Amino acid sequence: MTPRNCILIGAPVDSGKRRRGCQMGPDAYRTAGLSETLKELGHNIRELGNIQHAPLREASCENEMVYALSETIGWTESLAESAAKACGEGFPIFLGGDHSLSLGSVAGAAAYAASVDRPLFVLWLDAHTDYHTPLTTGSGHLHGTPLGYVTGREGFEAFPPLPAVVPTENVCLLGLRSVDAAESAALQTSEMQAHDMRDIDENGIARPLKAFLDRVENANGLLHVSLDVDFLDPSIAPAVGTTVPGGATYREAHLVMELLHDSERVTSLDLVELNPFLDERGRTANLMVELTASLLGRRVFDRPTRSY
Ligand code: B3U
Ligand code: MN
Ligand code: MN
Repeated sequence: MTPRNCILIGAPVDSGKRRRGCQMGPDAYRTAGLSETLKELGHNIRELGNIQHAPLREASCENEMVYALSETIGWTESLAESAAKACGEGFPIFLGGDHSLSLGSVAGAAAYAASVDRPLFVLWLDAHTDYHTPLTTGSGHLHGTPLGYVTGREGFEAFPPLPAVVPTENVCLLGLRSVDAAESAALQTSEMQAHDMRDIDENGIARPLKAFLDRVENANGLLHVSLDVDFLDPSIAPAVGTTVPGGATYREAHLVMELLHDSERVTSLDLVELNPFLDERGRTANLMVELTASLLGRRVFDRPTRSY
């Protein structure tokens, strides 16, 4: 296995929704041994510690429901800059933080891809589509908007101008089971490949993923993966503010990660929405670390044998 130059970037973003706790995410991943686990697999690890949001500016939005706009704009600025830089130096792993961190991480990855003249593809592993705009969100929670932003939807005027738009046909969503009406309508007119749990139940999770990975391969694309904790079933991953029943199983999730590893296409990764305040003895943080290890080449036969 080729060792990767992993760059761990802590992003304690907690402005994307009202329920607090994701700010503790980066430390939970450290406590769960992310860095050590990846080192054991033979990868090089650089730790950047936690980054901060850019200085806050006054910002406003027609939709009065929108929560913590200035803070999320500040995070988008600093994350886009870190992501573009880190993509040029290695394999960035963003330790979130809520999903609003992806407004910045994906924008930065897209800027980097454009600078090397390659297309960026995005795999969204989530119960939700996160395809709102500040104008369409009913909750006002900007963690529900990153795909709207990076695909260039209207309504993000207060945010940093996008350096490069991600075409909707380059986006694949897996795990959907909670989609708002406004998002669903917008999705119909987009080219995104959206796979809900019914689709996965009928066809399996490998088939749509392999078809997407073939497209990335044929286009010689870069691939950003955004893993929301709520992609996983709450029975195995309780530490998330927006649990939705019927999520990916342990086996489906590991299979996704193994297929991603085998594709050798993944160039950046977000680990988002972990709320350690809601965890049970660290089991969700541990599972997210295990899944990251699968994505970075851990195989069943590499695991220590357990005696019972
Ligand atoms: N679509 C809903 C719910 C939601 C989106 N992302 C999360 N929850 N985590 C909203 O608030 O926009
Ligand atoms: Mn999400
Ligand atoms: Mn979600």
